[in-house]
Amino acid sequence: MAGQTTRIPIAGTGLGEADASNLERFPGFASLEFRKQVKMILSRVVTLMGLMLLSAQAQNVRGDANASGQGGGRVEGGNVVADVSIGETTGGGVSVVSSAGVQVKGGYTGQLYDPVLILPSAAPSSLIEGSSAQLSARAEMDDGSTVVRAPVGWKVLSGPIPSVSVSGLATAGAVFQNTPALIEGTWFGAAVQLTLNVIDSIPDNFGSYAGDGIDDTWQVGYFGEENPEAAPGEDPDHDGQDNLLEFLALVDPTDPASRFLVRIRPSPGPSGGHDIVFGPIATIRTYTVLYAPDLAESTWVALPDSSGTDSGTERTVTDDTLMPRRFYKIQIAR
Ligand SMILES: [Ca+2]
Ligand SMILES: [Ca+2]
Ligand SMILES: [Ca+2]
Repeated sequence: MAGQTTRIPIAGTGLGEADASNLERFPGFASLEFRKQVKMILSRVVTLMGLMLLSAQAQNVRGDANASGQGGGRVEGGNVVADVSIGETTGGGVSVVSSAGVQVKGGYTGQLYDPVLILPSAAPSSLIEGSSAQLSARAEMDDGSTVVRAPVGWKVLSGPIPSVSVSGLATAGAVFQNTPALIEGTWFGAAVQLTLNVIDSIPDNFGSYAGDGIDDTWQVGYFGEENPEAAPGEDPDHDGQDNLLEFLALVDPTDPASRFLVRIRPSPGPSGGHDIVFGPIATIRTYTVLYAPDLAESTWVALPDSSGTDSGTERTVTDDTLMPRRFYKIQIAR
């Protein structure tokens, strides 16, 4: 009917309602305005379908974003693969990673590098037997950076250091003379050797020779290490003098012709006394002549003057006391 207004809902388009007051009276056909609306709706549907088609195409796209950047990573999901740089997230910017004791080259979020030079050190550089030294190492890397405290693994190649702890603490054992120890440090294929000198500070503390009254250097020098014949009471050269006496006298304990000898003779001087002649003498020993009237006497007394005179390797001390009988012995001190 003319002039009658009929509102026709256009369901599903979301475009509102059309005013049907000018509808032509032909069944099945809408007014010109209505056809425009329908055309616009169809156009939007086509556009929407086009967007859906583009979306479907995007699902098959593989993107390489910043693939040439440093330290990038790859993310995959469905049909999409993306290679992304983590070092160029903001205008090609970079970040610096650092931690205690480590200096890294700026400009990279992550680094791959190898040590090319290890510079070891020890504090102290020489250690007294039984004491410890802390080993450490600085490493120069192939990218020019430096690792100040490189986690080097230490291994003792030779010498009087039983082992080195994981933290690099080296503890020296007992030695019979100043002895170097050779230690190797390795880290990722780079290796370096370090020499530590162990100082002999206790003369009688080495192995089976420890605490027996004889300097270990002397025992090892004549008998080698761990030799039972080096014991103080042994007389391996069968000259009647045991090793302790020969050590004090500084004669050769393996040569029966090398002995400490004492003899007594009448003094040629006017006193009518006796000369006590003994040797060989050594400059690093002191000699005192003791006497007693009888071997049963428990107290030995030193002569007032034991200085004497030296001739070659012998020393002569004169006792001017006129006594019917005296016994003498020589006391050797280190
Ligand atoms: Ca020692
Ligand atoms: Ca000893
Ligand atoms: Ca002997």
